[in-house]
Amino acid sequence: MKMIIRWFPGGDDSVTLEQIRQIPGVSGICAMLSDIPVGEVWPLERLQALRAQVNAAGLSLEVIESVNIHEDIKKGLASRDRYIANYIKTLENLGKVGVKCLCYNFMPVMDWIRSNLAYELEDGSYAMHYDHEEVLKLNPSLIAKEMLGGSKGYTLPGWEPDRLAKMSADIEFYQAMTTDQYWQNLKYFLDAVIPYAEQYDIKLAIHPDDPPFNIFGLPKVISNAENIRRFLSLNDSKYNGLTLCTGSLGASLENDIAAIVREFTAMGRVHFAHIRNVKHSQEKVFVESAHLSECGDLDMYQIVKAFHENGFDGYIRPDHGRMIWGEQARPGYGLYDRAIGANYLLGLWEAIEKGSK
Ligand code: DNO
Repeated sequence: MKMIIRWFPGGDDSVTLEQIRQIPGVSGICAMLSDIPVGEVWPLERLQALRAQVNAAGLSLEVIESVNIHEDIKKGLASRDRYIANYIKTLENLGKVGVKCLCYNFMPVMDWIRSNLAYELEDGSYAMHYDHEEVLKLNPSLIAKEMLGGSKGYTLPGWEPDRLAKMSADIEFYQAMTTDQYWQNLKYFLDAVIPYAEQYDIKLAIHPDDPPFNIFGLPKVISNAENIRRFLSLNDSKYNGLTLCTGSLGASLENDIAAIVREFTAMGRVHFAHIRNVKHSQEKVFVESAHLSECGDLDMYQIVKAFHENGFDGYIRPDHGRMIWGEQARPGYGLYDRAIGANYLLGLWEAIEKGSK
């Protein structure tokens, strides 16, 4: 297992590589080039420069999160082949700089969504909050305004301006599409890119839908164990795998997260794990709590044990942290709470490892 931290290059992060280097047990980062328009090739020189910068700080760059998928691929339009060809070229470039794992998602129109990016908790810290009724009250332009308005001037991954401009029309497009058609579009993409992922030795790791339940009638495909089985059977290659995000899947009370971890880790299909906790106040109302088991609904000990017992040898990162100690940072991606989260998870891992001998 390798513990990494998500970092945003190009001056788009309040956290520095030097700070990350000082978190015990963290060996690398995952990053993305957020200024490259979705669908375009990530230039080799940019990736080489990024790798050099990360390596110079004593950290590895083996994971990319994310190369986003152009909407035309998800829509199944004729133009998708051009974007898939670009994706393959990007994979080739990623392989050349030693990337081993690529996290991506196949969520239509918008990536993750929250109703409040800075919800005050009882202890005076701030966390991201989701209230389904609140979200349903918003129209697309209000959603974009809420999300970007709370981003403190940093880019928000998955909320690129060019994507937002077409949001209303895109939502209508998907509302008219069957979920089966959406699955077919996903399979088309996988069948095209997986042979190249194998060739360049990059494990593809799809991120679950966040939250994993229906919003605005948009298709949701990576939301529970049954859907994940269907996803993995679309293409049997080990290179067709998962980013197992406990907080995203844990937003649905119907998901047994430790059981999901056990099943898919045992199959060797989990390549990357985002481990965080969530605390529900109602079925579809939750806050992204601190990582510790007692702070949320998820039993982190059982979850980390399920990874360990099933021989997980991929990458783990702590996920969204709260804003604590007055930190000003991109929502979810400050330094302090993620550093605490990483070391809590490493502590659990060590105890389970030593206890198993
Ligand atoms: C949010 C993240 C997501 C994730 C993508 C993966 O903070 O968890 O944006 O990176 O869904 O493609």
